[in-house]
Amino acid sequence: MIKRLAVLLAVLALILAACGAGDDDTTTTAAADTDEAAQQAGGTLAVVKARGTLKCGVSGSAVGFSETQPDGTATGFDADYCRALAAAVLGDADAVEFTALTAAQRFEALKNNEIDVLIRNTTWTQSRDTDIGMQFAATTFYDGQQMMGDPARLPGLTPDSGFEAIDGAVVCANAGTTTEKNISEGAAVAGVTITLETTEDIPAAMEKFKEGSCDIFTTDGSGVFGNRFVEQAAGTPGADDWVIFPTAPFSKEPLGPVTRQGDDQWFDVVQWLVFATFIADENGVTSENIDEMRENTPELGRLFGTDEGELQTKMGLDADAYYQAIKQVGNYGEIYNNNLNPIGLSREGTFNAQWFDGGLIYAPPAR
Ligand SMILES: N[C@@H](CCC(=O)N[C@@H](CS)C(=O)NCC(=O)O)C(=O)O
Repeated sequence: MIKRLAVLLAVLALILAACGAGDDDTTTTAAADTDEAAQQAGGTLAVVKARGTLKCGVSGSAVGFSETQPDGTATGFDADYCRALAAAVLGDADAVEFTALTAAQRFEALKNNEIDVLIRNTTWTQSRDTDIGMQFAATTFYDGQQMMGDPARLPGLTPDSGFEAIDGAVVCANAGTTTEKNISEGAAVAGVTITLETTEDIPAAMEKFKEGSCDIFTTDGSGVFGNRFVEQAAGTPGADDWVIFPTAPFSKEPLGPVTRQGDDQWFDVVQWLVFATFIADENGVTSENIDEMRENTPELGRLFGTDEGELQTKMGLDADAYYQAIKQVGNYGEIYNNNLNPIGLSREGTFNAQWFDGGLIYAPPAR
């Protein structure tokens, strides 16, 4: 707390000094006290480089996206994006400190500088982008909300069912999410009455669903499928019969990395990390073949640093920053397939396919 106050004071002092309105003594003392604050004023990229580790905010209990392991690290699609960012900025995919955050904690944690970047199944919305000062990098996973119910409790439930099927139901969702807003709004529009029970996280919502105190479990479709997959694999009685509906999701949930507004250099680094994984995927450049493939076209050479790498060095990164990300972690398709195919989510025919395959995964040119 005291440290945070000192950081704040030092940043304020630097700002005042820059405006020529600061008291000299205060400025020098406060700034010298916390070089972290000085770096903070210089941007997150400088902070991360000086610290030597990346602080990445994840969920920790999102199946396939970020699951905390016994040693405190995390695995999954989002966790791999943290690792790829660390590889790009620090040359080491393992230089990540993961912080598990609930949905309700995540934006405060980013605002308060507890983390450098938030990669936690986070939906890009207008109010998050504008009102609460978040900056959303390119979407890495196009998701949409769905529900799950047990036909043993809701007879006649099928994948084609809609909101009419949940009239009078108790619905569980995790707090601080778009999920709870979408379900309430959807029910109201459909003219059905539901009782919404919010839980701190998804595992708590699943527990209520399994014990029968909730009739319906709802979250982003990836989470609904992921949680059913885990319960089926664990042999939970009845899980094979659970129905996911409606077939077409009833909301748009574009998920991607989030930075603080007002740190353009850091935002660009994160944004182009995502684009680098897209461009590698587009061109068949993988962790296995990047050494040969980056020689193939001028664009791949520019992005993966076979020339002077000045596209990267002008961003404050090493020439081979994005080469390291792909080499150590993988391209978009590798990150997707390694983490999401095992839980039954396939890219084919979804918005997460490349643009030339009818999807929305598209990056501007590296030039
Ligand atoms: N995308 C939505 C929902 C985010 C969310 O909470 N997703 C679930 C899974 S899809 C999750 O992270 N669960 C793990 C947990 O609650 O710890 C949002 O940004 O509000």
